[in-house]
Amino acid sequence: MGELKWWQKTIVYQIYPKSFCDSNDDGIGDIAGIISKLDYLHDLGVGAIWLCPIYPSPLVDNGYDISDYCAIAPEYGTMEDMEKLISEADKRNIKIVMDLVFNHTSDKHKWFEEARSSKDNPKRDWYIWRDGKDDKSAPTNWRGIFGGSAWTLDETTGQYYLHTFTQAQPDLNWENPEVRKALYDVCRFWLDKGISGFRIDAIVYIKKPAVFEDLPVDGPDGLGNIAKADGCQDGILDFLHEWKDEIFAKYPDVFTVAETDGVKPEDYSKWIGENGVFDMSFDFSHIRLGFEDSYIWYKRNPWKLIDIRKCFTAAQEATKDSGWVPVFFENHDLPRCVNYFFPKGPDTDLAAKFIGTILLTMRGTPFIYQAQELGMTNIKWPSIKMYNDVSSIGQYDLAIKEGLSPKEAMQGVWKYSRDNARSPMTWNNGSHAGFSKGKPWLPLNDEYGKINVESELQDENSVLNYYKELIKLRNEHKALYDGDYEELLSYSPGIYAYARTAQDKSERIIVIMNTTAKIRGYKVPEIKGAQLLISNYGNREKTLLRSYEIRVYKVKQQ
Ligand code: TEU
Ligand code: CA
Repeated sequence: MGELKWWQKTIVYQIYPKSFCDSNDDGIGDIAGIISKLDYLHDLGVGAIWLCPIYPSPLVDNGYDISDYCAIAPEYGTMEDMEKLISEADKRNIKIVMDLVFNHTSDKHKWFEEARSSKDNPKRDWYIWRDGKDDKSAPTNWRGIFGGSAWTLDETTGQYYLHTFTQAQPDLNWENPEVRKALYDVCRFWLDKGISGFRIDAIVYIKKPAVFEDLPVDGPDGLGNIAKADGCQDGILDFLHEWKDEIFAKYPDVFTVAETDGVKPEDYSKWIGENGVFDMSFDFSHIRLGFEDSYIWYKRNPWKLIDIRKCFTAAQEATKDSGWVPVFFENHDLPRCVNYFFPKGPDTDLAAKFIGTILLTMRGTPFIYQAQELGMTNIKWPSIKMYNDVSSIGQYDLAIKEGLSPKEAMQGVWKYSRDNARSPMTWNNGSHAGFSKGKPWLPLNDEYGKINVESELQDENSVLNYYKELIKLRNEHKALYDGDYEELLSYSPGIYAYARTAQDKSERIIVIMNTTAKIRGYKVPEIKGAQLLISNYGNREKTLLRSYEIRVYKVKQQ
């Protein structure tokens, strides 16, 4: 694969600014708060921060509804704060990655305000407008990703506009070259500020189908999931290549990681790597194991933890020669991994260490989501009224429409709500967990007395100290950052194992894990006499693998 780039050797930490650290005690995290925690991140060992959107926004979707791409939300601070964050992070060898939300803007963005003002406004065509059906109902039966119709009638002009997400997030019309140019200018603006990477939001939806037609109904609302109509459409790659030629190709040290839900490993070569567009793309295969295509929370597929094996192996096979994988188990849209991957136990510390061990020994760039390194767990609030996340509300409504009781509908919310990840970061066991002196915008996780940075730093067996050890191991072992990936014991029903061998063959590491509660034996002759580097059970090695045990061995190389 040749010499690795900086972003292939680093570890990225994802920050949800609203919930990370509040410097002025208004209950909302901010940029000054992030600056105050840079030493923590440096000490942890991360080399880049992916900052979820910090642009001005009505915050209907907490910043993924942007009303100005080239400014900072006043809640989060000023452009000076942002510049200070970039330079203070740089002093600690930490780079900043910006989140680009280019499928849509906020309905309060001036572009949309102009577009909606009249049918002949020059910006009209920057968005997607259609007349209703003959009976004046929405042009198609597409359900937006967060529930409800993907079309909203605009009273002023009597036409509907399309929104893949909430009605406050109208989709941009990428067919219009002026739109694309305006978006490339946004990239240049941030590159000139000295940022080092882009995380590219919901990019698979930018190309709309040539013909807009109804989908087969897949829910009780008479609608069909819009992703089936506007996800990964033919022609999307032409837009993306233009973008690459205009911007990415001109900044070889700046990396791109795209959110490409639905792109499968067999298509990676078109999306990432030499002939693709981006450097990395988030593959959600292991995250979507429990769902049907409609992605309706109460419709579930049975799955087992061992199923992650085929997801990881497929992604690794597909990027063997070109392309690179971001390794992740959590983000701001997902429940906490200890709950999602281990719905029936074991104890969450053991589970957190299990996931952390895969995260930091897998080939690819590890992405840690804030508080994942603490072993943070899901929240569980009694009523839907307490939830802020728009998708939780949409999914709850859909469940009620289906005839589920409120209690049953809450089961899905507890399991999958995005608020699980958005409850504020817990810094200590004091008032408001040290997140703020004021009342946090979203309630804290009840576990904060135990799961918090300060307490965990003092406990040598904590998840946090385990993560720090893992990060150190990763940085010290070539096999872990530059090594190839080889699946072992492929046919084992409960054991997942892989080997990482350094490019120059100087080092070989084997990771072996029991994905079940049952004690299991295994046969890997190389492990005999090998050095145990780390394990979620500590150093108390046994022949058999205990319940959900994971071990990392350095084997002898001839
Ligand atoms: O997410 C896009 C997306 O498809 C995910 O929303 C995912 O399917 C869903 O969140 C699962 O609950 C991106 C952002 O990550 C998300 O936070 C935004 O809300 C969304 O785009 C709209 O910008
Ligand atoms: Ca604040």
